[in-house]
Amino acid sequence: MSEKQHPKLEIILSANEIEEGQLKGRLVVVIDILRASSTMITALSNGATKIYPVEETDQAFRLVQNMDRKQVLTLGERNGVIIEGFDYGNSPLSCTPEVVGGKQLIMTTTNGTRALEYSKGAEEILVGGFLNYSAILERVEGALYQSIPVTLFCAGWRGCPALEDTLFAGMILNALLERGNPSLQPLSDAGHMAICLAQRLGEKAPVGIVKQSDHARRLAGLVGEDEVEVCCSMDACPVLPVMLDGTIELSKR
Ligand code: 3SL
Repeated sequence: MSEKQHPKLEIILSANEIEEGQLKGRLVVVIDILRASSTMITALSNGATKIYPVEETDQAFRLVQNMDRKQVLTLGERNGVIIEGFDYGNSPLSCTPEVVGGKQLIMTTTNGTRALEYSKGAEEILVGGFLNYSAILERVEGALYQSIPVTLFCAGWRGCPALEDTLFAGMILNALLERGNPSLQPLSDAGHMAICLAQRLGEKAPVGIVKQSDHARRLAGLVGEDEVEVCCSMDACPVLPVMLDGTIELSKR
């Protein structure tokens, strides 16, 4: 159990920062804008019934063996590229209603599904991104109002912060700041940095900053520019994906 006192509202910039027990009793928003969060939000919004996030490729292959193959799809990537033997990569553009409607998905990604694994044990686990920004903001505000502590958990990239995840968390923090939410105090250095980033954005759309990120550059050449644009579409899928007992479904709240 961590000795550190965790504030009512905290931000984690990468999965490597998590300490044992840190998320217990908290509402956790897992953020992996490029692209795990965006793929999951799109898939559930387009009719996928359930997502099984797993950390390792082997786990996905074992799981699918015991399921009705007609009802289930495997989605995943390593270093941005579809995993051999999987049905699809990790792309919101693949998750059309025709492809995912009525299907269960097994997913494994480099950082996003790892962050979800680390979140197990939290009071409530949500998947957040620009696609469901307002729904996440509303739930975070509601939780703080009910005195439930909140963690904005940025998946980052291989243990390092990612610009796009930090920007999203900063936008949530900045919106709470503008509304005078008292839970922001005390604000950590990470929180200050995230807010500065969001304030730099001003009235502009996030895609301008996200396109400058390391990850957008890593994806260039692997996927088209429209992939990053889709992941940055504000409130395009106003749903709340929630992870319960290891699987993610739309919240019934
Ligand atoms: O790291 C992850 O979980 C992925 O979202 C990375 S990628 O965008 O599919 O390369």
